[in-house]
Amino acid sequence: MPVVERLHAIEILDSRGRPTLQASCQFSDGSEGSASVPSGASTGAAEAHELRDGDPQRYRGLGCRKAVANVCGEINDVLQGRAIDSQEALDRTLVELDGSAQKSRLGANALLAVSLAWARANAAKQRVPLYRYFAQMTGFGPPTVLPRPTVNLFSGGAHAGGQVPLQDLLILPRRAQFIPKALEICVAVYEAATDLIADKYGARRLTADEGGLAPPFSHCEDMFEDAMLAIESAGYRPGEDVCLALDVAASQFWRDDRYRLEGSLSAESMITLLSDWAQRWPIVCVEDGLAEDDWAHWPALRSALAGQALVLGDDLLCTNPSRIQRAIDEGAADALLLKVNQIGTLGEAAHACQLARDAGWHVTVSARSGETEDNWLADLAVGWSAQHIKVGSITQSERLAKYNRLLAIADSTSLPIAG
Ligand code: 2PG
Ligand code: MG
Repeated sequence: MPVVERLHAIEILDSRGRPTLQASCQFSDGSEGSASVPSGASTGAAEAHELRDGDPQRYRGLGCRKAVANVCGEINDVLQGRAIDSQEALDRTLVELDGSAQKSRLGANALLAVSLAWARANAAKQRVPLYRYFAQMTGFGPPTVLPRPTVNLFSGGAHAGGQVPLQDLLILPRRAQFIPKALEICVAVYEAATDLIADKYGARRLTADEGGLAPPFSHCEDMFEDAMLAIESAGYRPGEDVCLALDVAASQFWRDDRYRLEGSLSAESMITLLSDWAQRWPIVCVEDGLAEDDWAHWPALRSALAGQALVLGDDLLCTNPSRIQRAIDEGAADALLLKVNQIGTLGEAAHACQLARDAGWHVTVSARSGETEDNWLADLAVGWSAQHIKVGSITQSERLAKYNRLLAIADSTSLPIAG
């Protein structure tokens, strides 16, 4: 049974240059692991609390020294010398120690850093690859397929200065059977899109937080038209070889029960618009098509897109088992966007994943818009047998760390992509 010798954490910087945490965990037998936590920008209101220092003199209040101190101090004091036999037991201890509803006392960022570092140390102790450890901890069994990448092509909204309200348009290499081919296709389409926006908008490759291209689109629909052109000019057939996915991030433009998307739309009109888009373009997945608290209209969105596109809940669900259960009961969605830092520990995220799987939902394991060069996300998506992985675009190292890890896992396992 692993005995914690020492927990440590430092403040590091994420891909937006904002502070975050890296924690390390050492067991008494010398096994060790470290991990870094990401951070969102278009965050759901129900997400677990990210503890920030609030000192305007440092990093505009976003410093993480308090969270670091919680890991090195209180959490280390409680766990040091303790033998803990499972990830679930560790995570339960962390949640109980924090004791608050939203993990605001010690910080979800502090708890997750410890949860992940302990997982890495435990995988090292057992001498298994991290994805296999993740599969074991949930009892999901060894993975038989790898997740299909969904890759940001164009961005707007909170990730790109809001030139159009839609947050991300992603491409999904639908037919590729193996990860190397899937990534090759995505890069080819991205390169074609880069050429296209240079011609059409006279714009250089200016990118959003996750590397999506962000030219000055005049309308949302330009994103779809340009994606079609880029797919074709890369030599692929839209809808056959490459499909589209959409992160509408509708909570960002929902005010007074209206959707402020090129005009002011009722929920009914918003649903009609999304379903019209799904008929005109090969959209196979719509994330946060409605706002996080517009529960009343999600079932209608699901019916409108049934058989055409997955209804994926991000801000709606916040990787929170009770919100997921509500969505299952109400028929509000049929796919979970899983972000571990929305809930705060691996154990709770595994529970969320299990609920979604049991309901027959799809699972997309997702990065955040503020990421680090850590690559555990790829192992998580593989170990938990997610159908899709969403990492952002293919141009920045904090994204490529995950894709490159997926390539390595694909090479060592020879597994094909799901579905
Ligand atoms: C999302 C994520 C990733 P953020 O909305 O799905 O794209 O963004 O991390 O800013 O919440
Ligand atoms: Mg989202």
